[in-house]
Amino acid sequence: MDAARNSAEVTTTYRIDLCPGDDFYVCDQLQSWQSTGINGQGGKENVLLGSLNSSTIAPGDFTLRLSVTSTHTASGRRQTINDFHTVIKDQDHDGIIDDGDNCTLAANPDQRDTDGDGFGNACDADLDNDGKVTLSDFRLLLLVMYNAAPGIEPHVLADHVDFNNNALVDFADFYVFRRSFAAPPGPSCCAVALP
Ligand SMILES: [Ca+2]
Ligand SMILES: [Ca+2]
Ligand SMILES: [Ca+2]
Ligand SMILES: [Ca+2]
Repeated sequence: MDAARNSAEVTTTYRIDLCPGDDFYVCDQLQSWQSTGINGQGGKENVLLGSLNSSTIAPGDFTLRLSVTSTHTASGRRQTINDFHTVIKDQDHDGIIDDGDNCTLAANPDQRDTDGDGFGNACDADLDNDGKVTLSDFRLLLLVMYNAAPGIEPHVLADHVDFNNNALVDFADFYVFRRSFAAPPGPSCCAVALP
């Protein structure tokens, strides 16, 4: 056995592929593996294989496949071992995976949700909770422009309008509002119906 493990007699290569989907078996069946461009020769312990920019990958969960192929120099015999990892997407890179992020496209690590409707403040300019960001919401914003937002119970309107959580309603919040105008709040992992 010791002879078989002698690294001088075996060359090792690796490659990492990815597949859109969280089931490696389905990925195999559909042959949907795509190259990540990460590959090379290895063999030693604790090799850094490379880094992958997940922002270039389409939204959703995906699977990574690490393939390590060992080739016996003398006989040419090969053996490939695969290892699979499911990766859960965090589109806004705020450290909260999309499945549990109340603003999947707005970075809001605090997940603050003043009105408790499941849309984080960072993506919830629907201040009157009628399902859309309209002029009626804008009027509410104007009522508390330049107001302090203490962020403590019981919450005041300014706490909700303080989209960026800097304890003040100002133009930074207005810009968040403007981006959201004429659209529904969110998207969120887990909107809830208010009573
Ligand atoms: Ca977020
Ligand atoms: Ca909310
Ligand atoms: Ca509204
Ligand atoms: Ca603010």
